[in-house]
Amino acid sequence: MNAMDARLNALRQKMSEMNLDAIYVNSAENHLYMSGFDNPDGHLVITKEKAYVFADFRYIEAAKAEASSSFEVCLPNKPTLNEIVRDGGVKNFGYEDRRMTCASLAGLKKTLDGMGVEFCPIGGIFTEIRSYKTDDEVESIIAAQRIAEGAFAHILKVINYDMTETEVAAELEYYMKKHGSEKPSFDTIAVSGTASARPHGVPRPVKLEKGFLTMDYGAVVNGYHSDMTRTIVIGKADADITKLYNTVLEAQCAAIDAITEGAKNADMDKIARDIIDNAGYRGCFGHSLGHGVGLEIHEQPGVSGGMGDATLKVGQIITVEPGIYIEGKYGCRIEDMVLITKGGKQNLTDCPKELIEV
Ligand SMILES: [Mn+2]
Repeated sequence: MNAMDARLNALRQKMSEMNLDAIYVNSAENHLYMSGFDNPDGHLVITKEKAYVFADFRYIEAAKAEASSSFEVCLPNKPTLNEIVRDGGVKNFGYEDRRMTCASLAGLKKTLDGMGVEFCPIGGIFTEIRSYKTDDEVESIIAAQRIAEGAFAHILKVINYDMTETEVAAELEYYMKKHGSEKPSFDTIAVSGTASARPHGVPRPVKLEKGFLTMDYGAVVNGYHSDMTRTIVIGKADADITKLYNTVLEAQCAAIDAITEGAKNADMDKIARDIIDNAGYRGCFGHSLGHGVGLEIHEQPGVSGGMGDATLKVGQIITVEPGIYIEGKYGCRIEDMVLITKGGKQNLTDCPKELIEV
C-alpha cells in the first residue's frame, strides 16, 4: 500500500469511529496531506468509498498530474455535492470546524438544504493522524532543516555591525530560498539587544544592538517545515550574558536528554523549567517548551505543563525551545527539533549551539 492510501485508510478508520459518512476538507494542509496535491483554492470530499479532488480550471492540469491515484480529479460541481451525498448515502457530513469559516459552513448547509444531512465538526482528527510522521515526512523535515543550518553558517560569515535586524532576516530567507526552500517556515525572527526580550519580536530596520541576537526561522521542503532558534552575541559576552546563555543551553540539553518514547510531555517541560527557575530566572520562561512540527509550523503534540498524562510517541517530531526573557533588557532562546524513535530519540538539528560571539 502506498503512503497516500495508508492516510486514506487511517482517516476512514477515524471516520467510522466517529460515525461519519464523509468529510469536506478545505484547509490547504489537510488537502495536501490527504491528496498529495497542493491547492489552497481547492477542496476534497472523502466518503467511505470514494475520494474527490475538486480543482478549478487554473489548477486542474496540476491536479491530474499530482493528486494521488486514489482520488478522482473533478472540476467544481462535476459531480455536485448533492450528487455525492445522494449516491454515497451520506447522512453525517464532517467538516473542519477548526479551519472552515462560518460563511463556508453556511454555504455548505444551504447547498445541501433538504437532503437530510447532519453537519459534524471533526475536531482534531487530522492533527492526531498528522502528529505521527512517516519516513518520507521525516526526510522532508530534515532536508528543510539542513537548508536552515546552511543559512546559519552563511549569516555567521556575512554578519557585521552595520547590518540591521531586517537585513539579517532577509539574508537568512534569501539564502534558504536559493538553496531549495519553498518559502520561510514563518516570518523570520531576528531581534537584537533589548528587542531580544520579546520571544516573537519583529525584526526592526535598526542596526544590530550589542548583546543577544536571537534568530528563529526555518525552511519548507515538500510542504514540511523546519524550526530552529539560535541566539548569538553581538560583541563580547559579559558574565550576566554568559550565565543566562549557559542556563538556557543547560535546560535545553537536559530536556533533550530526557526525551524518549513514553516520556511525559509535561515532564520534559518541567525538567527545563526547573533548571531555569533554580538558576534565578523564575518567571522569565513564559512559554511552553515546544510543539509538534510538520505541514504546519505548530502541530500536535504540545510540550507543556498543561499536557496532563500525555506521553511522547514514536514518529512524533517536537521542538525543544526553552528561553529566558528579561523585559527591557534582553532574552535568549535555543531550539532544536527532535524525532521520537523506538525507545529513544533522534535530534534532527545539527548546528552549533555553544556561545558564539561576533
Ligand atoms: Mn518553534
